[in-house]
Amino acid sequence: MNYKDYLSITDEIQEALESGKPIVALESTILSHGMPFPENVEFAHKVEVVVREAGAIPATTAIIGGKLKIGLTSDELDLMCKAENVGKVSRRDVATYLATNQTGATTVATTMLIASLAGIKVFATGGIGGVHRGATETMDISADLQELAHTPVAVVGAGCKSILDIGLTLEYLETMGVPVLGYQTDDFPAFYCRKSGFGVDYNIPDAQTAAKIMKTKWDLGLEGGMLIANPIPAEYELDYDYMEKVINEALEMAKKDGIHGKATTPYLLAHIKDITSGVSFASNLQLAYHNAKVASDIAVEFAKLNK
Ligand code: PSU
Ligand code: MN
Repeated sequence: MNYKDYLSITDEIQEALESGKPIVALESTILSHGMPFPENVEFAHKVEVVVREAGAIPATTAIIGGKLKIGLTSDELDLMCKAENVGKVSRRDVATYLATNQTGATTVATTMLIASLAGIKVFATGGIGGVHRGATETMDISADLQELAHTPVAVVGAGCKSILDIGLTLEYLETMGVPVLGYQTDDFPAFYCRKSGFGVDYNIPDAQTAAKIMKTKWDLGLEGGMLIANPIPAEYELDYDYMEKVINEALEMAKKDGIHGKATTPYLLAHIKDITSGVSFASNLQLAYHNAKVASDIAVEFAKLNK
């Protein structure tokens, strides 16, 4: 079998791929394991509207019925949001889920992989996974970082949460040769906060510059993707010290409950939402919409360059 036999691409996206129209990939782990039901249903649909309004075509990915799905129907989006018997699928899980016909939500790593197989070059998410705090002991480093190192997709995200060790995450990305570009910022954003205290490699002024950097990197045959770090809009930003306290509390709870491995990130996300009584969730939604808008602008510019 050819890898294409495993792909199930909607007609709209297939046509867009053939005619070089802008497409933005979206992940489903953010739906199934990153946001609560039923609030995630509105998000799943609305984020696709944001992409369309900016002139691109949304391509939410998932593993359903033994296929790598690119573009989900409304029912399939709802299935991922309900998340009953929907696993969290990172790169290592992909073949097993396909071969055993399990339903899986795609992480950043897996969404990049699927997007790349289909020829989609831009992907919008909330935040990426990275090097966890305490990783020097646990070795808990998200597969997202290796994917950024090897798979040619530009990921637009609001940096990463400080559930991670942001400094080590940036060191890892540097070692792996992954460009970290700040979208209209000198500061690497910390998800809920516009600044993490760490810098980015380059502050890029606009979507066109992002598209040019993508094209240049891949023209040169340089392996891997890039991270385009887009800060949360100022009006939705949360206080850094407050969020540090919340995150530390969530980390303590995870330790007490003996959480580790792939359960760690979903556990922390759910508890951060609870501790902040949903305030953090409102910010989470807004930054994800904003990432979808910026990713769409970049996809539009990238499509123009490749005409
Ligand atoms: N960080 C968030 N929200 C998320 C995730 C990370 O703020 O929803 C999800 C993404 O799908 C990401 C995954 O790819 O968690 C990382 O999981 P892990 O740390 O197990 O690699
Ligand atoms: Mn992990």
